[in-house]
Amino acid sequence: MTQPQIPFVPQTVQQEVRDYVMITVGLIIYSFALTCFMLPHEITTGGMAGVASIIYYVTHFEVQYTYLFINVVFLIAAVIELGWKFCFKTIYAVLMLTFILWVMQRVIEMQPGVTPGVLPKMMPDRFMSCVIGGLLEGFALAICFLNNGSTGGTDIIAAIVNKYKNLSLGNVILICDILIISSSYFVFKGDSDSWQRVICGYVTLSISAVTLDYVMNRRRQSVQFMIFSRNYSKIADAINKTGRGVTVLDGMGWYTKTERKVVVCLAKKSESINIFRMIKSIDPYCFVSMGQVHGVFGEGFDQIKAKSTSNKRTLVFATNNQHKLEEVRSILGEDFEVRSLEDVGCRTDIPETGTTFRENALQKAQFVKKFYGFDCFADDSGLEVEALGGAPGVHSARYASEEGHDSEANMAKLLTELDGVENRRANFRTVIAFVTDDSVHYFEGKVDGKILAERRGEGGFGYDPLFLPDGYDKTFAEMSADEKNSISHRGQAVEKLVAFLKK
Ligand code: ITT
Repeated sequence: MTQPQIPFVPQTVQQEVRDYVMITVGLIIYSFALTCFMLPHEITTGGMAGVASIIYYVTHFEVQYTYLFINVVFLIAAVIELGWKFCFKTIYAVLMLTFILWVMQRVIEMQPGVTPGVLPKMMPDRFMSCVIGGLLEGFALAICFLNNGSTGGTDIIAAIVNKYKNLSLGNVILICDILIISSSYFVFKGDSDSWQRVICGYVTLSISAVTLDYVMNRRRQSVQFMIFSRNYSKIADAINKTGRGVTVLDGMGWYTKTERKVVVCLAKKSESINIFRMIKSIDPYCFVSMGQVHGVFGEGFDQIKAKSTSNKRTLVFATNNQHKLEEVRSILGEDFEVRSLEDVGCRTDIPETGTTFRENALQKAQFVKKFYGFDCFADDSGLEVEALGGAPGVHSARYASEEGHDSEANMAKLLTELDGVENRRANFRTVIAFVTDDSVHYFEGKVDGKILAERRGEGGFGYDPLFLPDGYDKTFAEMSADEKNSISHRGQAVEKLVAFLKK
C-alpha cells in the first residue's frame, strides 16, 4: 500500500490543550457518577475510587483523600513504565479528580435539606443508579483514555498491560475491579442487603467495562474500501490527498474480458463518509464495497503488540540501504532479529534534516519507535574529507544530486573536487542512535584513510572503491564483507552497540 508521508512532528499545543479539556470533561462526568449514583447507595465501583469508597463507607473519610494517597504510589509505577508524557496527564487527572470530587460534595451539601456528610440519593432506586452510574463511568473513562489520560489507579495497570499485550483495556480493568468489589462484601457482611450491594457493584462494573470498550472501539474501528471505477486514478489521488494510503490492484472484468483497476484503501470508519463523498463527486456510478475489518496494523493505525515467540531480541534497523542492513546483520549475529524499515512496513522517506550525524540518526530511530513501537537503532554515516573541510559529511548520499544515492556521480564529483589536491586524508564516520522506550544511546565509529585518484574494486557500496583505509593496501571495495566489517566505521559502532546490548 502506498504510504502517506507522515511528518515528524510532536503533538501540537492545540492538541495538548484539547486533551486536557477533554480529560477534564471526562473527570466531571466520572465525579458526577460517583457522587450522585454510587456513593449515596453504597455501591462499590471498581478502581481506586472503589477502594476509596469502601474506606468511606466504613470511616466516612472523604473519598478524594484516600484516592489521592493511593494514586501517588501508582504514579511512581506509571513514570517508570509509561514515561512522563502519560504521567503528566495522569498527575493532572488525579489532582483534578480530587478537586472536582471535593467541589461536587460541597455543592451537594449546600443544597437545602441535605445533611452534611450524607450524600443524598439522586435516584431512589439502587439498581437504576448502578445502571446509570456504570454507563457514565465507562463513558467518562473512555473520554480520558482516548485523550491520552487516565484517572490513575487501575487505569494505570490497564495502560501498562495494554502497552505490552493486545488485551482490551476493559478486560484488564475488569479483573482488577472484580477483586476490589468482591472485597466490599466483607465491609457490609453484617447487613441484610450485603450481597445486593456487591452484585450492584458487579453490574456497574460490567456496564462500565462494556461502555468503555464500545466507545473506544468505535473510535478505532477501521474499514476497507474496494472501489471499481474507470476514474480510479482520480479517486486514488483524492483519497491520497487526505493522508490515507491507497493501493491500485490489477483486475479483469470477466464479462467484458477487459482489464480493470481496483482501488483498495484502509481507513478509519469515521473517515468513510468523506471518502464516499469524494467517490460520488468523481464517479457517481462506480462500484464500491466497504467492509469492516477487525484490526489494521501499520503506519497510521495500531501497532502490533504480539510478542515474538523466538528468544531473539527484535530490533529495527532504520535503513533502506540493503548493503548496510546485511553488514549490520552479520555483525549482530544470531542473538538478534534485525528488521529493516521494509520488514515493518515503513515506506516513508524519514526526514533527515539534522546538521550532524547524531541528529539524523536520532531522527530516524525516534520515528520508528514512535510510529511502530519497536526498539530501534539508526545510523547516519558519511565520508569526511580533510581538504574539503569535512565535506561531504552529512550530505554524503546527496553529494552530487538532490535525489541522492548515485554512487557513481558522488565519486565522480569527489574526484573532481580533489583534482590536483595533495592532501587526500579522509575518514568514514558512523553515529548510531539506539532508542528504547525510555532511553537514547549513541555509539560512534571512525576509520581513517585516504581517497585514491581512481576507483578500485567491485564490492561494498557508496564511496568504497575510492577509500583506502590506513594500514591496508586494499580499498573497502576490494575487501570481503567480513574484512570490511572488522575495521569499518559502522563495524566499530555496531560492535559497541552489541557490547551494550549483551551487557
Ligand atoms: P539510510 O539513510 O537509509 O540508512 P543511506 O545510504 O542514506 O541509507 P547514510 O545516510 O548513513 O546511508 O550514508 C550516507 C552515504 O554515505 C551513503 O549513501 C554512502 O554514499 C556513504 N557511506 C556511508 N557508509 C559507507 C560505507 O561503509 N561505504 C561507502 N560509503 C558509505
